[in-house]
Amino acid sequence: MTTSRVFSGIQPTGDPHIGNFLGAIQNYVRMQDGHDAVYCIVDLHAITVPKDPEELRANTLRLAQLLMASGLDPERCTLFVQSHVPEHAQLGWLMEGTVSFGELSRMTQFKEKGDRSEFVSAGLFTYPALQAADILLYDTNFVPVGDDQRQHLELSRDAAQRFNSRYGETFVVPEHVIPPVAARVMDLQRPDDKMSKSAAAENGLVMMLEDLKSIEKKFKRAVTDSDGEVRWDPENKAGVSNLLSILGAVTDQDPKNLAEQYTQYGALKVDTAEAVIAKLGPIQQRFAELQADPAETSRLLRLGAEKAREVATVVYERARTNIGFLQP
Ligand code: ATP
Ligand code: LTN
Repeated sequence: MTTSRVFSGIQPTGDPHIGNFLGAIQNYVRMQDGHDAVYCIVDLHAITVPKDPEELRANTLRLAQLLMASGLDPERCTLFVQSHVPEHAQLGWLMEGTVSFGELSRMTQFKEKGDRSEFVSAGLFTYPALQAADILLYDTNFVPVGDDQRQHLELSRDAAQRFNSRYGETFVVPEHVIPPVAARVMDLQRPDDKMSKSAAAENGLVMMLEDLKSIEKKFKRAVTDSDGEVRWDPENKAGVSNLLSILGAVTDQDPKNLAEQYTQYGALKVDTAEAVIAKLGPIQQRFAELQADPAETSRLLRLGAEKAREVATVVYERARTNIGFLQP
């Protein structure tokens, strides 16, 4: 039996928060074993919103170091930067000919980000076509992502099927892997909203590299409700259920079972903070060590890009031939 391929992408748009960690990064680490796992820092996606060049460069390196500190091992997986593998942009264009204007118009992430921005780039609109290219370029079977990526993954599947039926069997149709717990970590202050880097209230957002004391404070101040009962009920008790799912995801337990072990919000908040700190402390330490040698990180990323290209060039060639481009 051949090993299945896993692919995922993450944007270098500032340090990740615990939502990114629990919804995605933690699963990247788990899926390294038993799969051929390919992880990509998607800088091409990041420029769909204008960025300061020096900041983008620094964020890309930092994210690579943070992913390694979290447990991604360049020996056991392929970790690389999207712009180092030109086939992403090339296949992206073929995908722009495959997905429709109507489909892209229905993407909720575009609607949200587009509404928030003053300058709406064409790339922000066609972003999911490039995402489809990322995934299809590696004959990907499984894509670990958070819940907010469901719609983009559906579009990637549709794009693969449409291309295959137009031009003959070319792409593997991928499946998403969304974690059963913490697929949508909510803001600690506004538990009806997703935790996001662009959050309005800073106290609701917990960053992976945040000072551990500050993390403790934020959990203690987390918004709950006034009925005083610890119960798993995301619809009606968003704040409490969010704490239960964070604790569950960090300690690998079922949030419903955890709910039965608590009678007071205070104890739940303290234990959740402790568990998150116990997880992030060692990651922060490894990150600091890796930061001491940026040249080594760059070397590992170059090796990652070489490994990625071995697959990407073959799949791109297949797509290019099937679509009818003349051989140079
Ligand atoms: P953000 O909304 O914070 O800017 P993003 O989704 O726009 O994040 P990325 O940094 O590329 O951009 O996200 C990386 C991964 O983190 C994706 O798989 C995404 O689904 C996941 N993710 C983002 N926010 C959350 C969250 N609040 N809970 C769980 N998973 C999340
Ligand atoms: N769109 C994703 C990031 C992303 C991605 C990918 C995720 C770009 N390409 C390929 C999975 C597979 C986001 O906004 N989080």
